[in-house]
Amino acid sequence: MTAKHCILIGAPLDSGKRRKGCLMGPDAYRTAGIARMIEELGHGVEDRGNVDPGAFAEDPDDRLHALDETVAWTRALTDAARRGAAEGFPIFMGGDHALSLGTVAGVAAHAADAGRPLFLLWLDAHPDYHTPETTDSGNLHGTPVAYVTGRTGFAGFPPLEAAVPTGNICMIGLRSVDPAEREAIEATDMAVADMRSIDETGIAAPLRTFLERVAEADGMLHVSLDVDFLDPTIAPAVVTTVPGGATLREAHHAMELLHESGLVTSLDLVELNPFLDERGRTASLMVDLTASLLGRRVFDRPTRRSYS
Ligand code: EXY
Ligand code: MN
Ligand code: MN
Ligand code: MN
Repeated sequence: MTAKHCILIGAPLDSGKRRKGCLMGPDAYRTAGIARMIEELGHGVEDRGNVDPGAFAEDPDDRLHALDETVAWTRALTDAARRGAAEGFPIFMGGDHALSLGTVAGVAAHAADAGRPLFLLWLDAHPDYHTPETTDSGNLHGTPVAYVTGRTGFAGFPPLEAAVPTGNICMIGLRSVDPAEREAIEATDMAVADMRSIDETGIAAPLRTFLERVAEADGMLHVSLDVDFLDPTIAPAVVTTVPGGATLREAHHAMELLHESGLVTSLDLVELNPFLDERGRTASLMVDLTASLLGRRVFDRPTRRSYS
C-alpha cells in the first residue's frame, strides 16, 4: 500500500441549513480517534485545525438561509482545499454539505493546475443539485453539486476557477430527489445509482464502472461522503435522515473498492450532527469507513469502537 500524507482540515460550517449541530463535527471526529486511526494504518497525518470563514454579514433569515456566511465559507474552503490538495490527501471534516461548495471548487482548481481531470463521487441520499433559484427550502447544503458544475444562479459566490463536468460525476445512494433536481439531472450525463438500482445490482457494479472511467482518464477523484448515505438505523446523527440507505457492509464494501482502486485523492466527511448521536456511534462509524477507504481490511478490523 502506498502511504499517503493525510491532511485533516476541520470545516465547522453549520450555515447550510437551519438546524444546528454540525459545527461540532470536526471535534467529534478528533474525539473518535481519526488521526490515530490514520497513523495506525501507516499513513502520515497532520491536523491543520479548523478553517476560519473570516468576516461575513449577518443576514435576515429570508429565502436563502445564511447566504453571506456560506459565501464566506466557500471562499475560505476553496483556498484551503486548493492548498491541501497540492500538498497531500486532504480530509475535510464537516460541517454540513454546504462545505463542498468550497472543497470541491478548490480541489477542482488544483486538478486544473496539475493538468488532470477531476472526478466526483457523491455518496448521499440527496443529489444536492439545486441552485439558489430552484431550492424550495432555501438551505444551501442542497446546492453544492450545482455550484461546482457551473450552473447559473449563484450570484455573490466566488467565480469557479474550474468546473467539474457533469460527465465526471457519479452519485450513489439517492432516495430523496426533488422534482427540480430530477429534471435537471435527467438533462445531464451524470451517472446515478439510486437505492433501487443498488437493490438490483449491488453497490459494486456502478462503482466499478465509474472507477474504470477515472482510471482510464488518469483522473483525480474526490469522494464526498454524506452521513445520510447510510441507513439511519446505523447512522442516526444527521438531520436529513431518509430510510432505506446503505447498510454497514454496502458502505464498507464501497470504501474497500475505493481503497483498492488507488484513485481517491481527497475526501469530505459531511452532515455529522454530534448533538443527535448515540454515544458517538455515528462519528465512530464515519471514522471506520474512512479507515476502510485508507486500507483497513476486514481481517484487521478491531472489535473496539474507539481508538483511544
Ligand atoms: N433537497 C432538499 C433541500 O433542498 O432542502 C434536501 C437537501 C438535503 C441536503 C443534504 C445534505 O444532503
Ligand atoms: Mn438571507
Ligand atoms: Mn448531501
Ligand atoms: Mn444528504
